[in-house]
Amino acid sequence: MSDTSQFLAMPNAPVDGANILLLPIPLERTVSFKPGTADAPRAILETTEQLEFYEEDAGWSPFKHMQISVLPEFADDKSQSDAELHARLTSHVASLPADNLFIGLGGEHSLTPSLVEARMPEPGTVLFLDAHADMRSSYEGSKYSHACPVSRLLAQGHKIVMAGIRSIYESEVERVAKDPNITLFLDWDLQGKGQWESFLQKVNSLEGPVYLSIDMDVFNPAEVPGVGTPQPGGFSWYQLIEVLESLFSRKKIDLRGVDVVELVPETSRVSEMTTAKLLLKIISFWGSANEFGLKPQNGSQMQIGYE
Ligand SMILES: [Mn+2]
Repeated sequence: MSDTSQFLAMPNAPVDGANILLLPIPLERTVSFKPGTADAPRAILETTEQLEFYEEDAGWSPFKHMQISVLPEFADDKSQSDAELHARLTSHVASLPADNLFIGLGGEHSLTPSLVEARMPEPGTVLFLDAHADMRSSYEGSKYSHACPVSRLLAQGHKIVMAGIRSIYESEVERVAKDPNITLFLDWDLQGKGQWESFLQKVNSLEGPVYLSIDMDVFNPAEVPGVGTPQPGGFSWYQLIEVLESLFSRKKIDLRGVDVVELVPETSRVSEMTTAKLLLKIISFWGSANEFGLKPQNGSQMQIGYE
C-alpha cells in the first residue's frame, strides 16, 4: 500500500507552492475507550473521492484556483518515546513551507500541541472544539496523552477558547475559573438564550495568530458516532458551519493551522463523510477569505481530465 493518499482523487501538487498542505497523522498511542483512530486519515481521504468539487456554501470550486498536496503519512515509530515522537512531529511540520493552509489529519488529540509548536511559535489563540476539556497535566503516566493537549498549549503561552465541552472534571473547572487565558463555552451553556450568538461573536473577534483544533467528538454522536470517546449533546453539522463562517468572515485571517482529530472509522461511513466534507468546507472558506477566487484557474482540479 502506498503511504501517500490524495484528496478528491486529485494529483498532489509539489509541496513548495501548494496552497494547502494536508498531513495524515495516524497517531494512536494513548486511546482510552474506542480504538481505531490510526485508521482515520486513510479512511477519510478515501471518502473525499465522493465529494463534489463545487462547495455550495461559499459558492465556488476551490480547487480550480488552489493546489493541494497530501503529504506522506507521518508514521509512528514504536521505538521512540512519546517525547521523541512529538519532537519529531514538531520538527517535521516546522520544516514545511508556512505560506499555506496547513491541516493535520489525526490520529489522536495529543498531536495538537506538537503541530501548534511548529506553526505558531509566538503566543496566539487556539480555538479548541471538543466534548472534553483535555486539560489534565498528565494522564495514565504521560503528559502526551489525548487527555492533556490543552494543558500543553497553555504551557506554550497560548490563549485557549474552548467550546462544546461537556465532560470536565473538578480541578479543570477550578483552573478555568482562575486562568484568564482560558475562555470556556460549556456545551450546555451554549443552549442558553443568546449564548450561541455570543460564542460566534467571540470567534469572529479573534485577533492575531489563530490555530483551529477540531475534535470530531464535539459533534453530537447521533451525527458523528465514529469517535474514540463519544459524549451525548454536542454540535450539529450546521452549528459547526456557523463557527467556520464566523472564523473566516474575518478577511485574511492569520490562521496558522488546523487539525481534525479523534475520528474512528465506522461501518456506516457517515462519520468519515462528515469529516471529509468538513475538510472541504475549511479549505473552501479559507480560500474564499484569502480571495483565491480572483486568482488564475491553475488549481489541482484543472489537472485532471474530467469535470
Ligand atoms: Mn480532545
